[in-house]
Amino acid sequence: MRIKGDKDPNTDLTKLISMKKQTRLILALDVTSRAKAVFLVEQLSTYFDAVKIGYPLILSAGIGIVKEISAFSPVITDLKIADIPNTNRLICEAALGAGASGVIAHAFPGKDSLEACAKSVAAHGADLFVVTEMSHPGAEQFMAPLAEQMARLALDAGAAGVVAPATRPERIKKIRSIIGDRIIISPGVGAQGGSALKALEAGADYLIVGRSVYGAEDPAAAARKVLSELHGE
Ligand code: O7M
Repeated sequence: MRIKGDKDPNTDLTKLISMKKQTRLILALDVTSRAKAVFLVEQLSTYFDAVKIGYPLILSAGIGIVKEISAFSPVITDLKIADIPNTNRLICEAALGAGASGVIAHAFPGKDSLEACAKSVAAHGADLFVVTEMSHPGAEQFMAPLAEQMARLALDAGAAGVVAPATRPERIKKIRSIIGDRIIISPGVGAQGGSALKALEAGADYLIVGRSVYGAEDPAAAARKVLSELHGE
């Protein structure tokens, strides 16, 4: 599927190990019930290239939920890993061993910590995504001033991509200028006020969408609405 402002697939050097690039949407499934999560993924997986799950669902339903959801879609575990290298490695091994195709880590603990994640992820043939600047207002306090350095660190560590905020498309543009053809996955669309189309036009490859889809009265219709926005309809 080609989307307005899309790169030409023949010249797009972006290569992800585990995720297709069709709808350009990643579902943030922050529900806290296993049954609800599975019910939602069953009806929504066709609208999304991957499902991102994190502490809310994994702590409520157990790590086995990764395998259950991966029967429908690639799963990115969003544990925002941020510890010493050995602990990072253990967390990555747990997530990847449970069936995750991608993991998300913070850059701020530094090079050695991030490299520990990169090594585990590479050994499993999975993808590493690194947080640069977060989407909420508080991110301007500590993260924004360091975001470009964190993007460079992600690049050096061999990450598949980075996380950059749809709430500040100009920051996506800046981070794109640093990371070249690596992937940008971008949260903050819908519930946090970001525009899906503006984030894509600024250089995001994938949009992470949560509450505005899974919290809608008709989640499938809400997913279709985001897709039509991307097509400028
Ligand atoms: O669409 P929402 O606001 O309901 O959900 C957004 C999801 O993206 C939710 O899972 C957040 O934890 C996550 N997220 C942000 O909202 N902002 C960030 O800066 C980073 C993330 C994220 O996914 O980091 C990896």
